[in-house]
Order: sequence, then C-alpha cells, then structure tokens
Amino acid sequence: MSNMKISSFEEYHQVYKHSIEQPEEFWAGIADNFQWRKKWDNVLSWNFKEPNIKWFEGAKLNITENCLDRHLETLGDTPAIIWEPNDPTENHRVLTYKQLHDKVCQFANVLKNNGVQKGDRICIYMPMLPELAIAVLACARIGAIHSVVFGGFSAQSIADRIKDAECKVVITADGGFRGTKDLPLKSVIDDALVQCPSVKRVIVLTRSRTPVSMIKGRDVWWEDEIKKVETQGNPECPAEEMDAEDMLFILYTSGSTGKPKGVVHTCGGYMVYAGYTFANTFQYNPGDVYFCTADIGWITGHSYIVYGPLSQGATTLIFEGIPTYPDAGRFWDIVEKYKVNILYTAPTAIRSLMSFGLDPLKDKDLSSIKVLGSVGEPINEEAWHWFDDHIGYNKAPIVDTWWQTENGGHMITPIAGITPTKPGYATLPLPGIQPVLVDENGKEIEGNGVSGNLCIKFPWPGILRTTYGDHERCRLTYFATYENMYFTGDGCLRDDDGYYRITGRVDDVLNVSGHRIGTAEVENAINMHSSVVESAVVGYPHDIKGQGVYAFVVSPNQHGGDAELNKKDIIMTVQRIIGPIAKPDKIQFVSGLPKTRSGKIMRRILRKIAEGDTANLGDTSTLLDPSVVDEIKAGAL
Ligand code: 7RM
Repeated sequence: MSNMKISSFEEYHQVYKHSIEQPEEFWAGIADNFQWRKKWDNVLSWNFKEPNIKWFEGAKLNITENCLDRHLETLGDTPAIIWEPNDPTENHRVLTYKQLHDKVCQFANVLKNNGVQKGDRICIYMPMLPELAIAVLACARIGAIHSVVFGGFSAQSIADRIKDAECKVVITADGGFRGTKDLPLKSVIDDALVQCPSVKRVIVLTRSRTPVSMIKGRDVWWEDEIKKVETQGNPECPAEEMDAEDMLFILYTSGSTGKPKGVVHTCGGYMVYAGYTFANTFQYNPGDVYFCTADIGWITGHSYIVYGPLSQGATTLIFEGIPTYPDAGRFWDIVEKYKVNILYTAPTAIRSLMSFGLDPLKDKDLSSIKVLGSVGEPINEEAWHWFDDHIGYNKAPIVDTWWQTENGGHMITPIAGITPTKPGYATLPLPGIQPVLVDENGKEIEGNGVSGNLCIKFPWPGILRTTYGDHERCRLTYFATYENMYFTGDGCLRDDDGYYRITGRVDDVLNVSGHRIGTAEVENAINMHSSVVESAVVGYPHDIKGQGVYAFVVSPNQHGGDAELNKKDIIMTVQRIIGPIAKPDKIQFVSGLPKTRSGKIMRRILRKIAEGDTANLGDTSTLLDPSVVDEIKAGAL
C-alpha cells in the first residue's frame, strides 16, 4: 500500500513528470497497489467530447474487499473506526477491521433479505454513526448503488433525489443528535416518501428512541433484520464481483441550475483515486489516528472518512456532533482523548472556533497532531495562521486540499511535509493531474503570474463519469464550456512559483460554510412563497460561513403587511424546500430587480450591493429601468 507514497519533493517532481509523460503506465503502477479479482485489459480510453471516460476496463473487483477483507490478516484487531458520540458522557465505540468486516457482511445480508440486488439504488439518510459507514459499505459489498443524502436536507430535497435515482430502499434512523438538536430523521423520510412510489422498503436504525410511526409492509427495524440474519446463521457475505466501470455511488451536488445533479462515480477508478490521494496527501503511517470532521453526506466524507482511509488500512474517527458542543473545545478534547495524528477540517469550522478566542484551547494537549488539512472553500490567511499557530504549534504541515464532488479526491494540494506550503494556496497538482488556466475564449494561459478559469485537460481515475439519468447535462456542465477540457467552475491564479490559489466560483454557485448551494435553487424555493413575485439570490462575504446568502425579493402583497413576519415565513419556506443549510441570511424587499432589456437579471450589480461596494457599480445604462438600482442601494442591509 505504501508503494504509492511519495517521500521527497524531488521525488514529487520526478513522479509528476512521469505521470504526465506516461499517464497509463503511471496509473497502472498506482492501481497495482490494490486488490483486483482480475486486472484490466486497458488502463484508459477517453474523450471529453461525449464525454466517455473508462479506467481499468475489463478489471474486476469489489471495493469492500480492498477496504476490509485484504486487511484482516494483518490488521484484523486494529481499529478501523473509532466513533465519538455527540454527548461526551456517552460511551465511545471502536470497531476493529474484523468487527467492521463482520458488521458489513451482516448488513449486506439484511439488504439481500430485503430484496436488494446489484444495480439497485439505495438512499441513505442517517446520522454520523458507524452504521452509516456500514450501510454504505454493505451496499458496495453487493453492488447496490448508494445515494447518501446529508442529514441537513429537507423532505422535499430527499424526495427529489430519491425520485431522480428511483431508489428502491431507504436506510435511516429514528432520529439523530447534533449539538443540542434532535434530528427527526424518520419523520422527515415519511414526509418525503409520500412522493416516492419507487421505495418499497425503509430500514430504520434505533438511535434517538424518539417515537416514530412504522408503515406496515414498508418499514422494518435495522435491529430486527440483523436478528433474522443471525438466526439464518451465515455471517459471511461474499463480495459481488464488479466491473471497474460499474457504478459505485451517486452523490447529488448543486450547480448553477435549479436542480441538483447526481454525480456518478464508478468502482475501479474511484477506489484507486480515493486511496492514492489519501495515502499521499496526508502521508498516513500505520498506527496513526486520522480524524476528518466532515459529514459522510458530502464527498469529503465518502472519500476521506470511509473509502480512502479504509482502503489504506487506516484508523478513521467518526464524530457524531458539532465543533461547539458542549463547548468550543470539543475538537481539542477529541484530539487529546484519541491522540489524533491527522486532523482534516474546514475553514468555516476554524473561523467559528477562532471566534471563541484561545480559552477553549487552555490545557488541551494537541501534541499528537502531525498533519492538518483544510477543505471546502478558500482558507483565508488569518484562519490559516491560527490553525498553524494554535493547533499545529507551527510544526504540523497544513494541506489545503482543493477538489470537488466531481473529482472523487484531492486534485491540487500539498503533500504533507513534502510540498512547501504557502497560506491560502492549494499549491501544486498531485501527480497525474494536469490543471490549466484558460481565458474566456478557452485559450490556455501559459506561464506563471497569471489567472484564469481552472480546467483539467487530462482525465484521472476519480473523474465523474456522468450525471445520473442525464448524460447530456454532464457534457454541458463540465465538458462543453471549453473544448477538450473538464471545466471546474472555479477561478484560479498561478503565482510566480507556479503555485495555485483557488479564488472561488465563477458561476452562480455559492459556497456557504463549505456547502455548495446553487443560487437558482434558493430562488426557486423563495419563489414558491405565495407573496413572492420574483427574487434574486447572491453571495456576500460572511465572517464565519465564508459566504452568506443574500436574497433580493419582490413581494408587493405581504400578508398582514408585516415585513418581518414575511421574512421569517420566506426563510421557513427555504428550509422546507431545500433544508436549513440554504436559509437566506439577509432578505431585502425591493420593488423590482435590475434587468437588462432582454429580461436578464444583472447579478453583477446585486453582488456589488450585497458586498457593500456600491461606489462603482459599473455600467448600468443597459438596464431596462436604472432607477431600481438607487432604490436597492438605499435599502441595502
Ligand atoms: C471537496 C468539496 C467544491 C467547490 C470547489 C471550490 C470549493 C473546495 C477548496 C475550495 C478553495 C479549497 N467538494 N473548494 N476546496 N476552494 N480551496 N481547498 O468541497 O463539490 O462540495 O465543492 O468547493 O469552489 O469548486 S464540493
């Protein structure tokens, strides 16, 4: 497994060069570090036109054999998962590789008993428990395709995702705990399923013991189903033999249109890429305790809580709660309790903890930390230095990992302890990754000290293969903007040293606390409110969240004439339609939106107003009615 790890900056440059000159040879060498039932006939065939991308064609494997079975002999008694509960007084749990293997097999048999077959889509809506990882792996074990939906999404969002993928089974829990909140997960699922005739079975894990209603013939308890397979007596569940290009999972992500896309990853390429990047970026060593604070409902959790670490035989810590419960020292308590060596978190969490000052760090022993990681959004220099000074004691390299749901794993990132870092910079591409900057006309911008739109010009094993049920959408979103390139949607600069700094989205996608939210999605939700005629949503700089959601709303006939009440009601609507993560931070009622003669909303102007930068709004002469701009400026929040 360690054959993949680069061990010096010099070696990085050599390997990088090789990976560009002989990509197939390079990736075949990486793939040799995994266990295949049958090796590939062909490393790569691709075109970005359709697109049609195939890695390791002809190879057969099961990712769970790589994450579980192959470690049993050497690491059977090593912790695979350490679980820390939301409530620090509740007992933690440890699952060794042997125990995790057995539980995955057991639950895979539960799925089979409930009619799940290879290729079926399974929606998973669960709290951060070992059982969430077990459910994910059990699907992969039998070739079912998981679609994990983050616990912060509403019933409507879940229903949209279930319908899009025609899921047959939902796996959930009665409820969950996050900080002081109880999440009524099963009840949210019940609301969603009113619209979802494809769902034949709901498997419900007991967690919170909140009363739930179970529907006869549809809903079963996780624990009862486990008892059934126990009495059936066969604890094994042979892993399904998968083609490298069979679907492994779908994960929905927001784009610039109103409807989230189901990003599709496949078994072979995703496994290789998640494992390769985990081993290299973090420089994981046997025995290290690794803690990624993301939720498994996001790609970071898929690749860097479950598949990446487990494929490398690592010990991965799953935390059920939030950084500020019961107080803002919680992460540091966890680091101390388990002697965490590698901590991977998000700038929004760092900024939020920074705001509590240094008190929560008093008497916390963080000396176990060797590597720090950041993901999800650009990290500002202040947060970078705080992380470096107060958490890493200036001894732990910070890996600022840039990548996307569509990429499967890290793309541009330092390699811990090997790549010299610079605050705010994702630094250099991993070997195998060929970033390019392009101008508006799609012309490559060469040389250093330049900026442009970030594209990737050659495939890597973790690249998305399609968007579920709509390949044309995949082509249009990622491969049609610039010919023969994958377009990331991010702006980027390359400094004089050739280091990359990602500057943020160049499309109508917001990044709120590291969560991708399409402005169109939020607008659609706001527009559902009966008082709303139309709306425009933009982002604005937010101290903790990175970006906040600013909504300009045309709402002439407010019920009862109470603007504050109406705002609350609109916020509730967004919460119901999308979920709490998309709630507007600011709502400004306006009498009209700035539009061009062709009816397009001039978002550039609204963005400037939301940022508080009203001095130079640029050319407003093409507006249908320039006077609305003055009104909006005057009423800005
Ligand atoms: C992993 C993840 C992807 C978008 C991406 C960027 C932004 C992520 C960084 C970053 C600057 C980083 N997947 N982004 N990481 N920007 N520096 N290190 O977040 O699909 O949910 O979001 O997030 O804009 O396009 S994601």
